[in-house]
Amino acid sequence: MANSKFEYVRNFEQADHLLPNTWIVVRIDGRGFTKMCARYGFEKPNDRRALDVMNAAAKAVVTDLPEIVIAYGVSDEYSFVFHKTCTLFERRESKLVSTIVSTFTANYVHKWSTYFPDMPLASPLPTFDGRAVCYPTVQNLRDYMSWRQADCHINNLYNTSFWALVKLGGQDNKEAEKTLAGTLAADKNEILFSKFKINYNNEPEIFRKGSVVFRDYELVEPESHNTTTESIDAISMPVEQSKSQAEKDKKRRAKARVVVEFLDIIKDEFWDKRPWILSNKPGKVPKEV
Ligand SMILES: Nc1nc2c(ncn2[C@@H]2O[C@H](COP(=O)(O)OP(=O)(O)OP(=O)(O)O)[C@@H](O)[C@H]2O)c(=O)[nH]1
Ligand SMILES: [Mg+2]
Repeated sequence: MANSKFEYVRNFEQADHLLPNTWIVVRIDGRGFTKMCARYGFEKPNDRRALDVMNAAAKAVVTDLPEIVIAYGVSDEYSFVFHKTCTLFERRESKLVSTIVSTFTANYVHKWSTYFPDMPLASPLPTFDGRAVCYPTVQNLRDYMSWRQADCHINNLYNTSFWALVKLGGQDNKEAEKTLAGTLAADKNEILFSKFKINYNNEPEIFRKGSVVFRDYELVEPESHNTTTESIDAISMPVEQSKSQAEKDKKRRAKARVVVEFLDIIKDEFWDKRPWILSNKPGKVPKEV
């Protein structure tokens, strides 16, 4: 093939390969969702339909990209985690981020009418930004996930208290803000309970914990496997697999159900019972129920 005189412009393309052997987290965030929420009348502080569209879109992304081992979502954001041995798109940042953002947005728009049947999408249309961050160790990755879930808890406790004061307590926004200024978690729990008979722990888990998306296999007794943090950190290269083993894994991954659950991902238990998330070795596909 003859080269044209224009072809030199290729050299302007910069390499953007993400550091090998690190966990890649792509976090997307709704652009101007404060306006979106007002435009479509999302319930305050939490709108179940809005969260369900986010979760449906995230589930579609995880299903479409088997290299993603887990995703975590809260409010208008979602974090997608690629296993550290992932080599998709040669780990090029722009390709990974743009693929996630567009796949997510397309599915969000596609699923919208399922959850908002009476509210056709119009301007402002939902759009998302995205960024990628690399985390070198399992501990760093776990701490990242814990950070997002702790944030979910802090924000949701605040918002639940704030909107109780406004909607049930008759305070205006300024007064509610003042009531909550300087309060600790225990104080907010007390306000909710003593003033409004709301036991925060009985609030829906999807609001308190956020949403976790992953491939589901048979749960494992924590003592029965030895995929420790150290053993996973010690893997420094994509595990060399025979072609037939790789094919088997691929088939099992494709068979696994992608689930959306509202679980504690800060404690060890979640990870210990699901060693396949960090090992990326598919587990046993549960029998159909
Ligand atoms: N009422 C309501 N608001 C929500 C819900 N989920 C998210 N939001 C709102 O979405 C916004 C998310 O915060 P940000 O991402 O910081 O704000 P943003 O307006 O999207 O701004 P940028 O992300 O900077 O473009 C907040 O204003 C939330 O109150 C919901 O279920 N109900
Ligand atoms: Mg936003």
